[in-house]
Amino acid sequence: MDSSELIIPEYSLDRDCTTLSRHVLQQLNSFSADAQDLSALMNRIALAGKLIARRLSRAGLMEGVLGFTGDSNIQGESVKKMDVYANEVFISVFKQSGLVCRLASEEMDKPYYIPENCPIGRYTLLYDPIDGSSNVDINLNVGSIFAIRQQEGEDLDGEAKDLLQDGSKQIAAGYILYGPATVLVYTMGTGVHSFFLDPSLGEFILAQENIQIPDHGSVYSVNEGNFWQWDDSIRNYIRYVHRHDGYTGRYSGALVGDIHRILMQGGVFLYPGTTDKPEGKLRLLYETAPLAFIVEQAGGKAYDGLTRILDIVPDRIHYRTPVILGSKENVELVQSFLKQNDNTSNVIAR
Ligand code: AHM
Ligand code: MG
Repeated sequence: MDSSELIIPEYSLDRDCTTLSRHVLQQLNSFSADAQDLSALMNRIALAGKLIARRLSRAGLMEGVLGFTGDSNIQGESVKKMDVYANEVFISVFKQSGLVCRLASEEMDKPYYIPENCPIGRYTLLYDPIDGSSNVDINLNVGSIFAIRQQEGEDLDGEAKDLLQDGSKQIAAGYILYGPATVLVYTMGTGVHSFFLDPSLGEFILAQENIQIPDHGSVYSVNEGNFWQWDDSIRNYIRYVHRHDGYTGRYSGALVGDIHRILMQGGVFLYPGTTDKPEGKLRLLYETAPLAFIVEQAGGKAYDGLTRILDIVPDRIHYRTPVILGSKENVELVQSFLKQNDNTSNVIAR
């Protein structure tokens, strides 16, 4: 056997061995207890992703998995059975992990405490278990979004007030996209990295390191059904893209897929405030702040209008914010319309 025959198998074997937990340790460049904890934490998030992906892949063949529960969540939105399942998956994988003391999610009014973890588990997981759940019953892509923050102080009143801080407090953030393949994308502040779930190994394997969003992309992603509820500045931006060559609309109703497209190919995602909901629809702590961390780490921009998403300090866990995020030039173009208009209140009002 000559040496060239050895190179290809060695390369692919090395890549196949770059699992998520190994990658986290490489990024932190350490085997300290903190690094081991973060690696274990990401591994648990990956386990949640695998369980949810497995359930989604069989949902259409099982009884009682799809459809609504008949209940509403704290946001007043109808809850789907998959929302409940996925929320419980995250709780379940972190029980007795010793890693996470509190979990805060879109589906729970208040943070969920795991008291047995609290003496040592100084981390909090914030997550949206199934984002884009209107897609779930028709077998279209959905996602999970997550962020990890360190608990600050003792939280003696059990109100988790230390979570009400800006996005710079995120230690790690990312999403899992359940599409034709299951993809996990994360950042710990050292670039953005993607992993594909290899079903034959049951592991997330490194696909791409240090992903960079193109400075400009052709995609604008927004629910244009809200056009007449927007501020003039946003309407003027949409009129602009309608009248200029080189723009294409793409909107799936599931944020994770729409953002993933923009991360890979460039463009802009918008969910502005409306007359009904001046603060927009999306929640800061477990939707827009984690995605803003990803987008900025990939060289893009994320604003609520004219304020950086990562600078916003919420006054409650389920705080909502308008959002404009994606390629640098596309976001700046939207902002040029906001600046032209004296009345930006619908976009930035909360
Ligand atoms: P959800 O977390 O309840 O599913 O809501 C979030 C989703 C986003 O994924 C998506 O971008 C948006 O809601 C779609 O909302 P709309 O139907 O108003 O366009
Ligand atoms: Mg959501």
